[in-house]
Amino acid sequence: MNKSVQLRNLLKQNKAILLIGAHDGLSAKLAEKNGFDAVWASGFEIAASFAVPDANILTMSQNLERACEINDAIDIPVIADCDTGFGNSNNVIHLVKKYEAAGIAAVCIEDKKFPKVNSFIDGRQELAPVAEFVGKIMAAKSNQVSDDFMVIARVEALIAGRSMNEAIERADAYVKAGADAILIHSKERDQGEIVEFCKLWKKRSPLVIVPTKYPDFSEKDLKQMGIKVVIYANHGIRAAAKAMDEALAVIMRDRSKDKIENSIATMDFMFQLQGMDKMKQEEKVYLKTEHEDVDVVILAAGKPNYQKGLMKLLVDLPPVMLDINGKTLLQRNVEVLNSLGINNIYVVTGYLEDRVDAKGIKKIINRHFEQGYILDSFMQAERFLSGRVLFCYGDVMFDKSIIENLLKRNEEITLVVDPSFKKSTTGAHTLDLVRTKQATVVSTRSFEKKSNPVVEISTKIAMEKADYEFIGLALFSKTGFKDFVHQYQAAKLKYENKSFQTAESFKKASFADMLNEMINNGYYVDTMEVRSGWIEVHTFENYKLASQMLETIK
Ligand code: SPV
Ligand code: MG
Repeated sequence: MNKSVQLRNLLKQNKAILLIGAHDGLSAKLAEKNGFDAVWASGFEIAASFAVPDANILTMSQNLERACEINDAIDIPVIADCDTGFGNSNNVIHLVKKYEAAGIAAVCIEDKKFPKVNSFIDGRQELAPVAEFVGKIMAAKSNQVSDDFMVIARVEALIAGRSMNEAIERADAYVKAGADAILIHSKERDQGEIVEFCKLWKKRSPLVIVPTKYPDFSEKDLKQMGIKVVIYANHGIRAAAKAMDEALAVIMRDRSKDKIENSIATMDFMFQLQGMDKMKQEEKVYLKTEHEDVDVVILAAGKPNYQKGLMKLLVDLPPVMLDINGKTLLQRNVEVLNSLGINNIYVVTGYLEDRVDAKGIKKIINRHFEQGYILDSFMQAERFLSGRVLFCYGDVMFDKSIIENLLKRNEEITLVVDPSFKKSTTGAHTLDLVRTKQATVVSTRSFEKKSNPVVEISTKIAMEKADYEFIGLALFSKTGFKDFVHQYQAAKLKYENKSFQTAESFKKASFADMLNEMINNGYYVDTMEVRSGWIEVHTFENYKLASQMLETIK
């Protein structure tokens, strides 16, 4: 709904509406959050936020820009303080066109001479001749496009020390010239002047008051006096200035922020005001990334069977939750994936599943993880997967460039393999070894984009016959994954209750067992060779190495 219509509807209510001053989007947002009916784009607040006097130092454009910022941040209407109209009637015509076009519900202009000075500053409160101000009101009203746009005339007679009679006469002339409401301003410390004005005014038009100096009226009095709008013009910025001043003083005194941390707004509070939640939701719909078709499955269901040294670090923790230099292994990998625009990350859990957590992951719980093994856990994720599938062991920490290069591969199934296992001293657990069609690519360049199909993948290959170790990362094309599932189902039927590849039963099969079955059936499984940039955290030595490597792994 048009904001001028909104404001007019608010004024039709049987009670006064309450406005708070604002000077920018954030202060406007806080006004809306706290339930104010509308916002006053305060000339004083805007000037104060520039640290200049409220004395027409800023131009119309600067005020308009802030009014727009305020209006854009909120759904409630804005009444813009336009001082004396930033000049004569020509300037008023211009401002009405600009403010109305910007969606501001109403403008308020005051009958002082340009340049004005804030009403609470003694001296130089010069009034414009009545005729001149009547001309401004007429100029404003005849240049608005929609009938709903409102022009409020502000009477400064009482501020300038003129008589009550003059205040009434001026207000009357302005209403006759077309003003939609009268703002009657007073700097007295009691309510006498305003009460008297209202009595004499006899509800000839709606009244607006700014009770900065005098005490508040009761709801009942407001109604009886014909006051429809109450503006607390500058309390927001005054609260903010004091709080900011005090906090900064403490930080400087202590040369530390620690003492004030609990008394200032949290970052989450700020993010909310900034609309971060909405942005995130919109990103999900609109922010297309090159790799959004990739679904990741991180296998983290099994109970670890690690060396004693590492087990000490893992008491009551599944391996993916191992803390390496202040961040869990899982969180690190999730962040690497996120940085590539991959957000669909499924983590298959089982052992201590309630301890597994990272931002943005979707957990799949394999309650029977102890009866099965890796292949079984992987297949728990099958029903969620619709795109390319990135398969990943949970206890491997990998470099972003490995994933980046793997995602460039177009083969149906690609395994990431490394020939350096032969030199490795950290061994001490069963490796998924790989024999390929060609011997290892004699090159120091990693990610060689050469096809080199797998001949065999198994834990049973003799070290000296193996070309590579499978590092626990594999990419399936859409078709590749469909084929995998298809062959898995066929093998499940065929091998139920029988041994399968290296496994004692189909249920206990590893990922490598299933791949080997496919290769035996003639399926083409490719490799991508790497020589660094990953580490499997299996031993305490691995763990220490991983901590050291973090500086180089991004
Ligand atoms: C403003 O907020 O800029 C006003 C109200 O004009 S007052 O400062 O009370 O005059
Ligand atoms: Mg002002």
